[in-house]
Amino acid sequence: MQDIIDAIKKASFEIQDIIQKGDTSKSDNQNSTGDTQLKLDIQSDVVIEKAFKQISSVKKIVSEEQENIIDINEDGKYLIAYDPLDGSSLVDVNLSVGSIYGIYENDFTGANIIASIYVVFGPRVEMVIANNDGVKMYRVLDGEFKYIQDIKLNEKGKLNAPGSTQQCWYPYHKEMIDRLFNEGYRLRYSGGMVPDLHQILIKGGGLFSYPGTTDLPKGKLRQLFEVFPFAYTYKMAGGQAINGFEDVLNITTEHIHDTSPCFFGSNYEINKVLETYKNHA
Ligand code: FBP
Repeated sequence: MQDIIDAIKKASFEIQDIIQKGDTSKSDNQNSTGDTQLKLDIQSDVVIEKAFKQISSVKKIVSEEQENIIDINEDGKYLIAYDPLDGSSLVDVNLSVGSIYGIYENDFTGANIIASIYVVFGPRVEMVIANNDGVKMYRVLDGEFKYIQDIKLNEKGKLNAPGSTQQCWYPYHKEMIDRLFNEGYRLRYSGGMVPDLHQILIKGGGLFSYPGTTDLPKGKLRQLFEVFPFAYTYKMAGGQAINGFEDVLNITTEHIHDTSPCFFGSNYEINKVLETYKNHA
């Protein structure tokens, strides 16, 4: 596993360079879910694929930016699904973005995720590794990733990050979000999943939600590349991640680019979601 972490560190320095010097314009290509790819997305994807192809313990990889799974080493142990540069459209407006990695064994399903890593490219570059040793944060200092702290969620937080198109929210979802604000929660939503979820982790709790809506009943965020890696991180930090009804790591993935409604948070807030959604299965 250390060889994978080292490869991600090396790739992250290259991606940081691409972010700072790269062309933020659109490419002529579309990814498998019909999104027009930014040149940054493609460049970051190339860097990561090249890095993982050097590692003997990697069996298969799949990128959010590509249609299919790529076989690497038949005798490899790990399967890696990654979002090379999540929220890439925010680079143009100089907001934080990130890379997300889910590490699986045997199969690309929520139940088979064994570690998760994300890197935040913001005023500082930070990496958070979650595995059965807990959740640890590292920061680039003097050109290398240095250990900073362990991350643990409190039972209850203060931050609320409500994603998706509010006009298309189901009324019971809107009421639940309004109730949290009436309880004094602060709005913290940048439109970048990585910095938004990172903030709630570092600040000790709250709720990030990207629900199913009238226009997108299955939500927008991708199970293998975005939802499962953060679900694993939140669980290892003492919080929860659900699809509104159950632990999102227990849902069935039919296609590698499947999406899912998702809620990440500390226990108090997630129990509020379960209470609200239980009558709307
Ligand atoms: P990409 O993977 O295409 O970057 O989309 C993901 C994302 O940008 C997340 O980072 C973010 O949480 C969400 O979409 C924002 O969506 P919206 O603008 O609908 O709230």
